[in-house]
Amino acid sequence: MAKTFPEGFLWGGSTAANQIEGAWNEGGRGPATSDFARLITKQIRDTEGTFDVHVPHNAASKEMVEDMKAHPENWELPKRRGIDFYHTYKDDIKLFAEMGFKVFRMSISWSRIFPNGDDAIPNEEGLKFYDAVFDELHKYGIEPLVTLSHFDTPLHLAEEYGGFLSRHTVEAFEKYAETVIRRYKGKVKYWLTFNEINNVLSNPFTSSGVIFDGAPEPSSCNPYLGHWQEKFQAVHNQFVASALATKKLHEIDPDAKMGNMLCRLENYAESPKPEDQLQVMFEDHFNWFFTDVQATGEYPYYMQRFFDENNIHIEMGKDDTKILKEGAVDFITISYYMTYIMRYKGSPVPQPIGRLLSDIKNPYLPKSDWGWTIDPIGFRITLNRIYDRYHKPIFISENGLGAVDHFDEKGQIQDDYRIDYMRAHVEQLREAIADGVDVFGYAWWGPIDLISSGTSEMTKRYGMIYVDQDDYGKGTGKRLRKKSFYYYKKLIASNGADL
Ligand code: P53
Repeated sequence: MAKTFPEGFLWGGSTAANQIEGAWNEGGRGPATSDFARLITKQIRDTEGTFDVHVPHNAASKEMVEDMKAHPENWELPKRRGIDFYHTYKDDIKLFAEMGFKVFRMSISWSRIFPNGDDAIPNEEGLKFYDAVFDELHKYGIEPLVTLSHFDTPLHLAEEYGGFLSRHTVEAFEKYAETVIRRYKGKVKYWLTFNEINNVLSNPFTSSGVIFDGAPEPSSCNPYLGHWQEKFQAVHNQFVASALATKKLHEIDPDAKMGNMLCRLENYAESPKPEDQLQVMFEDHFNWFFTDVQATGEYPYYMQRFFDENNIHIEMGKDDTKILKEGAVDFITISYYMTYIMRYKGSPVPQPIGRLLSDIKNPYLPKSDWGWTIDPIGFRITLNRIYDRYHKPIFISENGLGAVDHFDEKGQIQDDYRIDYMRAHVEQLREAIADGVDVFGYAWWGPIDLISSGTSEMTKRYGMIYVDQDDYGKGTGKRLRKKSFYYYKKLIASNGADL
């Protein structure tokens, strides 16, 4: 008999503080990079970039941040309001419990705990808020899985220190991690360090707090290509910060576990041409790199050539090698949304594409309303490849479908497209488990509609719970169960048998 979902499998949903909490200047919270993410609507995408290309949405330069500070009225900055979870968490968690959630992935907003990122003492009001959220989850037997940093570096650290370009930020992160690990010992068993740590390649400001002076206005398709020196230095420092946090967790709470978080990019060659396959290998390396370091505690052999040929010199602290080795993560987590097609770039020397989305279409796959390919079999392939590489337990941090939802004549949302996406992916997850891959949980991205990370839209909805709020913050904020709510509830109740 093939293996299937193990008993105690962690079914649930996944969110991030900056996309749900709102209350950006309440409760003593300091500003974070996410407060400077502007709304990108389809209109902007059509004029400033093609539909499928990842148009940068965040402040790309010091100048832009300054302008957003001086003239906030000229900018639409939806992450500041989120979906008001800061005030609605009790009702929202009740709905998650109704669906039968076993796990809730969320993040702590660093600047709620340390408003400047590096203050001498933590903000008690911020700490109390998360105490209340964790208590509420435990009331229903839901395990919190907590990301320490999900695209919201404290602005002060970004502006004064260039974020993770500086070791000062590493020290501040270690102190922040230690503070919350001590405080929530016994309440939080599963932690992650940095969300989609490979996002440094396409969004260095959001994920790592790196601001470039006079960087191009976010209007061209790929303005972040290059800046390799800064990006790889910042991510090296994040690796060290991640390892230090992992070591602290093991010291303080030996029962707790730390995971990484990688935006997994599964790549296919455009043709059987060996050159296209070579490009797949390059891109694979630029994706595996991040998890190789976090899971094995060592830099993989293949990066040296890229560093040498591009004159990249990573400044290492004298104990870094040891810290990385001692701070390897306990389990692997990924986000999985789609697969990508690679075409040879004409250079036998490794070069990453430098952004998350490839613009070559796969003719065999359907696409979402946002042009993301839908590839459930790719999910099984990717899970096998990860397990083959690391042999560590895997948790699915994110998987989901962003779509435009419509009400029917009865005022309900029949989101069969979302149900189909979920069914197909959970089916392939079950296949991967039958293949022998050790997966212990699955968190649907955005179980409740939230602010999109990439575009700051509300229109791009992932939820099984509808939130009455538009791109501009208008609406009653009321929550409503979609058809997928009942589907997921049934699926969880049967531990994945009732697909
Ligand atoms: P949105 C790009 C490609 C794949 C996943 O994304 C990505 C991104 C960055 O935007 O990010 C993750 O909201 C991220 C979440 C995010 C989710 O995917 O742009 O960890 O914060 O909301 C979905 O549709």
